[in-house]
Amino acid sequence: MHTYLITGGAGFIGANFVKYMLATHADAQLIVLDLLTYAGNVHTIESDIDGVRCHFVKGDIGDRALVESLFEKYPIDCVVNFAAESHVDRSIEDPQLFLVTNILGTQNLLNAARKAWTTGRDATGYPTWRPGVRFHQVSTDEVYGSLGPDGFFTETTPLAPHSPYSASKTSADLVAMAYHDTYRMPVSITRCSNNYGPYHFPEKLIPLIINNILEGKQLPVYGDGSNVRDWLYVEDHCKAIDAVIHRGRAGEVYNVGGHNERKNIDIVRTIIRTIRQLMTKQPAYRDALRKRIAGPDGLPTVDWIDDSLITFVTDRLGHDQRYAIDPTKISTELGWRPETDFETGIVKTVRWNLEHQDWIREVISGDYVGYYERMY
Ligand code: NAD
Ligand code: TDX
Repeated sequence: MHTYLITGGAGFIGANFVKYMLATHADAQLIVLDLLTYAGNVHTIESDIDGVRCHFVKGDIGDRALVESLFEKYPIDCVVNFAAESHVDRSIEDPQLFLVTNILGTQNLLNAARKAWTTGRDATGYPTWRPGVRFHQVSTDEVYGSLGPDGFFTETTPLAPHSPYSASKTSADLVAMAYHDTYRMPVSITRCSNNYGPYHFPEKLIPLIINNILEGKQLPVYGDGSNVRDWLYVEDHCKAIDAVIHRGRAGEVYNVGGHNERKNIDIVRTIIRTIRQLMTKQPAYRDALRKRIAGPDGLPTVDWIDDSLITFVTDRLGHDQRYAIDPTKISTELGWRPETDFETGIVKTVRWNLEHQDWIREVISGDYVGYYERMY
């Protein structure tokens, strides 16, 4: 039995990881620690929390007493730290919380793990470690800054973050590696490109565009829409983390990405086309439309779902132009490869959104309303 502390497990990627681990590792016990900020939703993992293989604790990764008590209560041998403030636009609006959660929160977890996992000191003064332990930091390609039209981020690309969000994630990576270099703590890091898939909070580009279409709202594209992101289906990210925590080397960084670069404007056009096609083929999907214009057959029409919904809005401050990951290291060393191509993944994602309107309605109530009004 392995016991994993999964922080941020009620958020987008963390929740997908909880479900993936329960489905694929019969010997896994999960302790999910999540503060349930605006981005966390316990209902996402409610059916997974059984009090036996999966426990849920509401709390802050920065709360020293709480985190230490979890290490005392459970035989945690692996920490996977997803918990973070994750949205670049919010970090531009109000940076401080990003530094507190992403840097100090990570350091608090590292320290509690160090306390729980060290068994003594060797002859040279370095701590000795309980066998088989691992602290894994979930990081991002944004730590490398922005690319021009050519080239890829490798693990040796210099760190050059631009936004308060990416600066905080970079700092957390450096602190995590400092624990490896100073104490020889078994730490690993994955730096992944943009994820998409189920349970993605609709402040991020792909779910925001889907939700706005359903509401009949304009589709805001920052700047001229030429910025490029490298999109990966979330389950492929979960598989990459699984490979690194179990087979990856401590003290190493692994880049994760699927060579799937797209301009933002092309992503938006693809979503428009996909929704229209799905609703044309399967009219039952039109139930998800909140903008309803009855057609001659009595069903809501989809004629208005086209590129005229796109509106170019003021660009994001310091907007990184292009991200693109070189995943050679994780592919050659650990045999990881993305399994879901974008054409399949985007249809699955759109379908998931159309079929989970209760989940969407729940997360866009409350905080989201004020945020959307401030932003757009
Ligand atoms: P998310 O915003 O959907 O989820 C973050 C979760 O962390 C939420 O459940 C939230 O309640 C929780 N949380 C926030 N502050 C906390 C605190 N102080 N203590 C405990 N829990 C707290 O984020 P996501 O998109 O799932 O990203 C997860 C991780 O993956 C982040 O570290 C992010 O930097 C990284 N990442 C994300 C992407 C992406 O495309 N979304 C890509 C690469 C890396
Ligand atoms: O309304 C929008 N219009 C728009 O043009 C939004 C929300 C975004 N965009 C653009 C900005 C980016 O170029 O789309 C692109 C993607 O934006 P986001 O979905 O906000 O993602 P990004 O800023 O690329 O960061 C994401 O990937 C890396 C995650 O939010 C991070 O947590 C992760 O580290």
